[in-house]
Amino acid sequence: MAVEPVFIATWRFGVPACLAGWQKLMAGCSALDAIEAGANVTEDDTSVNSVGNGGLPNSEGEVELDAAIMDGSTHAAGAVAGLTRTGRPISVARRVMEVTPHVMLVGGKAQEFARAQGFPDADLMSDESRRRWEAWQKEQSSAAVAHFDKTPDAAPAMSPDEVSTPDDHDTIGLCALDANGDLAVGCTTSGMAWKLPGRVGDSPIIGSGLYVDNAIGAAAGTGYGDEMMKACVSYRVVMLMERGLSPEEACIETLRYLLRKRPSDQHGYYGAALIALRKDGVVGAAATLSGFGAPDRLWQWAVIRGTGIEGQPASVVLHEGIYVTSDKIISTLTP
Ligand code: SD4
Repeated sequence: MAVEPVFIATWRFGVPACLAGWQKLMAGCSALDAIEAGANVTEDDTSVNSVGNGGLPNSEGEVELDAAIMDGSTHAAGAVAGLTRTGRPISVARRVMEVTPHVMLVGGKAQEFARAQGFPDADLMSDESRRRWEAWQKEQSSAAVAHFDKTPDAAPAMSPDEVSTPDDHDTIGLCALDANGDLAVGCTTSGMAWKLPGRVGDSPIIGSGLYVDNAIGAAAGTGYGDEMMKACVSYRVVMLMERGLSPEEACIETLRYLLRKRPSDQHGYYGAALIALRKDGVVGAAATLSGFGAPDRLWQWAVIRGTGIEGQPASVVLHEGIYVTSDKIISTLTP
């Protein structure tokens, strides 16, 4: 019997990505194809200034994109980091997986590879990201202050509207289960706004930003990559699912582990969120904050499932809710 396809993605902007991925799944495509198609929608959307085209740049005003993709059916993976001229890094990551014997290419050589593979060069800065970078630059004296974590009492150097908006970061992580029962996962980002040039976060790192084991499940993350990558969070979520935890429990326990190993700073603050999709289609998610430092940016994640046949309408459901500290679950609004 065919499996009911499922597609999940991080954040509110995961909704159109879910729809695109689900259309692929309904057309009989693989989970891998669905992940790439879903990710491309967000990468192409210049109004999302934390992923792909229109992403916010590094401290020197250059957009550097990171992405990775992993295929559960083959346990193959591909990744790129620091792409500056190609707006669909997940597609380049897939190409690395499919046409090279390697997993990850970085920087200028990754860009050369993309070009050689026929990806057109593009200016990745949108007018908006340039405006935001120029505004940030005026107020910053050094690249070392370039972090998105502005707590309410940490007195941002500029007005929050100008510099620390809800969009300074936010990666799209995506997990898919296709009708064959195969899983795939992807993660694509422009990383943290105003990062030091050359900085690579968790998103393109297998086991950190994403992981899949076709026999167990898939997981992906978003948030403060410099902390998350020290705990190999996506691998841990899948490992905990293997031990019998539900996807939601696995996300919660992984974030607690992260917070034990890397406690929040003196402001008690940093954002990390995880989504997970188990082999049987059960989904779950959790975050360390209800929204990453901005009241209008709730932690949300999008889910679509269904066969699309027998008159079953499939629509994307946007979930919000569960977030944790090292010792308590703040909310238990689960799907
Ligand atoms: C990074 N994890 O580069 C990404 C950024 C992100 O929500 O996901 N922000 O660290």
